[in-house]
Amino acid sequence: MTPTLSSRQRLLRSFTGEPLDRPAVWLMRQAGRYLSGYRAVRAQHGFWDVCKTPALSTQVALEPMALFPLDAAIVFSDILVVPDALGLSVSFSSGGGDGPRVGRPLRARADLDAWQLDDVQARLAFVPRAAAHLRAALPADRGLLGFAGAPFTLLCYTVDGGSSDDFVHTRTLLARDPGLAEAALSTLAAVAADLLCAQFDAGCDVVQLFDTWGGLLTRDDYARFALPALRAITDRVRAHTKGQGKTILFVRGGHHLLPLLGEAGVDGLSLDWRTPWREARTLHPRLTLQGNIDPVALFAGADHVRARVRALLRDMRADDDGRRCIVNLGHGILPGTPEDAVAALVDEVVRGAG
Ligand code: 1CP
Repeated sequence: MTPTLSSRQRLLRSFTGEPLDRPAVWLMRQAGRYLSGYRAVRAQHGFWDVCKTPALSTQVALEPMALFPLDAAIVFSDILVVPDALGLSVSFSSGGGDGPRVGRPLRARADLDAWQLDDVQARLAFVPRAAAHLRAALPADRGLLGFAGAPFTLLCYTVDGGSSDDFVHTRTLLARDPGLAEAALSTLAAVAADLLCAQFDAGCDVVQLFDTWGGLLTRDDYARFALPALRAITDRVRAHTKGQGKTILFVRGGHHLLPLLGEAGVDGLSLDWRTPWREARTLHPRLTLQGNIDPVALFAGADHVRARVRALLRDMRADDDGRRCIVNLGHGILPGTPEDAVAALVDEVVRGAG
């Protein structure tokens, strides 16, 4: 029996391969619109104001920590801080329902030339500031995650100018002007890498790269466009943190990309709900794996959620006694998710795995 670990030890140990008393648990988008406290803050303040005011970003990041015994908090920010800081004026319609809008979509070389690289990290300084403020308010024995958008997903929003089902403009650009796409990806990677390093400096234990739209690409295109940019980020983070800063990559819809993802240079993979756990483990025996409960399972009642968690814990224990495993969802929590289902999920991990 492994002695009881603190939440932060559990999170950090899931990257060393040491034995765990149980897997750590946190949830993508754990601070957000399914929580009444978050909705109350947003009724009073714009989305960017919440991100840029440390007292507010810490308050909303701590709300799920107070409600559920989660092992780690995540900095309250957004992946679209990077295009906004590059001068593309990202806005969210009120309530966020219609998704983000990017002021100047990238369609030609002149659009890329207009990106404002001078002092870009100064315009992003509110993110590490939010991380440091949250770290100071969070109990010392809980973990803290930082994050950034993966370059390809950031390219999707900057080229299409907002959300989309298929990101036609982005994928057309890859085919028509691959040099422009690569130049933009390399700039996005450099800015995201510095942002992640700044979050480590501010006290984050682990960072996650969100490649929400990476699954739209074929293997060949992912290898050609997405992976080199991810590799640039992980190389930079490894050098900056002297190998201490751990990185997780989440690729939504990335089942077909699984054989390639070791080349991203990350320490862990966050699996989406359609990716079979055991298949990922067979392909990546040395990586930390995180996931992968369907966020929609949380709408099907506490008994269903508990059964899903038990099945996942069995899969986790089947190899290497559950080392290198983190429980999470297979994508972000959906608005409208019942809080009691979230409570059941976390409780089943905390009590059920003992
Ligand atoms: O607890 C947390 O995780 C909150 C911090 C967080 C994170 C990790 C937010 C706050 N956003 C994100 C990541 C993020 N943002 C991703 C990657 C994860 C994912 O796929 O879910 C993506 C794609 C975005 C882009 C984004 N920002 C969208 C989706 C647009 C689309 O393409 O459909 C939206 C609606 C936002 C705004 C946003 N960011 C975060 C919140 C809580 C919100 C809702 C804004 C509101 O309050 O109305």
